[in-house]
Amino acid sequence: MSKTNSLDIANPLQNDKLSVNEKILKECHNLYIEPEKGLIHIASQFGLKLLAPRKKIIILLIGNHSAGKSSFINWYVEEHVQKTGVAIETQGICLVTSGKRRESLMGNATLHLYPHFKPLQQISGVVDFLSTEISTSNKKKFSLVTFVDTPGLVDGDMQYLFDVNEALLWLGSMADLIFVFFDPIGQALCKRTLNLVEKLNSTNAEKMRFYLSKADDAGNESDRQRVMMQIVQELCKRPGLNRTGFDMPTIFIPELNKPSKCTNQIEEICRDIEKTINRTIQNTLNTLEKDCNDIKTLILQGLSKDEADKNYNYKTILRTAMMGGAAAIIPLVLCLHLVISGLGTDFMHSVFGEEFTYILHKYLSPVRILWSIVPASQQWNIFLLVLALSAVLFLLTQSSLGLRTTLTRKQKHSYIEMLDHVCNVVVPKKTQLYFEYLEQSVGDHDL
Ligand SMILES: Nc1nc2c(ncn2[C@@H]2O[C@H](COP(=O)(O)OP(=O)(O)O)[C@@H](O)[C@H]2O)c(=O)[nH]1
Ligand SMILES: [Mg+2]
Repeated sequence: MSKTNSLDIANPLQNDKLSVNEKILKECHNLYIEPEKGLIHIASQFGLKLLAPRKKIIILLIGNHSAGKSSFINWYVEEHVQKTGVAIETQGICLVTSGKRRESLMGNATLHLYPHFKPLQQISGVVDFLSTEISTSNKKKFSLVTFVDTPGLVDGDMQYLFDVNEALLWLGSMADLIFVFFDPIGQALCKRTLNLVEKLNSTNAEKMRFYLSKADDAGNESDRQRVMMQIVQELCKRPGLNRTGFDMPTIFIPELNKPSKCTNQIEEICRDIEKTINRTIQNTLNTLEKDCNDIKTLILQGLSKDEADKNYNYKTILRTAMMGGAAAIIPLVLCLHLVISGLGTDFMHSVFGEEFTYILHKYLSPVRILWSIVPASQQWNIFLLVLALSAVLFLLTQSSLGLRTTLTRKQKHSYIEMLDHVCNVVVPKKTQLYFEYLEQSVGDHDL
């Protein structure tokens, strides 16, 4: 079982309590992070950098101060996790997530628990104003959601204790959904909010959702329409926000409801969250399939390159041996001829017999003829020259050997094991998880 530092990876016994979707995301995550056979570890050996999929979607809430962000989280979680009120309550960034027991964590513990948020460390001061509230609630789809509650944005001299804009832009880039709450009586149109919304929209338009919050506080229907028109007009003035058909559902917290005829579209948010969760699960499974294919290709490429390199080395060694042999044979034959002529025919007959001497004589005749052309005074020089040329040729063949590094038996074995794990464990697991996911919505006969 993989070792992780997240609170919500509980022991296997807890698996029974997880919903199918939670189980799928958790198992996908584990397939990546296992220490030896995890996809991240395998891919890194082939220079491929993979990221573990998240086990929850991240929803960033932004809006002016007192727009009802914290109240919305409390309503969704069905627990009073976040402080609410007209005073500026949320000064920092607070993650609200589910876990095994109620707990509040400070910045460093938060980063330890959620390594995905580590890049926040680069924004000076944020970590000191970062916290996490862990709730045991499993209401609605909370077990698959992490909310990011943020400080209310206000204009004027308000001094923020860290670079709020930079932090919110970064959080927006990594969030799956960005909820912008416009409060009809507060500073809905404060410049700070509008600037930020415009910037976020330029890179994350598909994640952005705009809501007229606290709609029950906005007076009667025509007041509400007027407020909405004002907000939409203001938004449309921004070049980065001018989209056709601004959709801005009106929402309010039912429990805080003063008698009001206003339609509450808060349930739409819940459906949107659910849809995003489903999309995330499908994306996670599709990415898992793609990552498996990429890894498979890389391992197979590695193995066939190794095969080609081994072949190349074999041919090179053979060619070098032949060239080396040829380089050595010329001086050897010449030496042999010189030794035999030096010893004389009589001596050869008495030691090796007439027949063998005759054969040697016959085969050495080309050398003898060539050697006879060399003038006697030059014979020593030519002999040394032949020796030197052969030595040079021999060295040349050896130095140009350039053998390629190939896999050791152990390495090759580990490649094959990794390939086997990806093809016979991870891919079937992905198919099974896909099946379980679809089984929730499609009848057995369609699968
Ligand atoms: N009438 C009404 N009041 C709300 C609603 N949501 C929040 N409030 C109140 O607005 C105030 C500010 O809410 P809060 O959630 O702290 O806003 P935040 O600053 O955006 O987190 C609190 O007093 C809430 O009780 C709502 O939907 N309707
Ligand atoms: Mg708040």
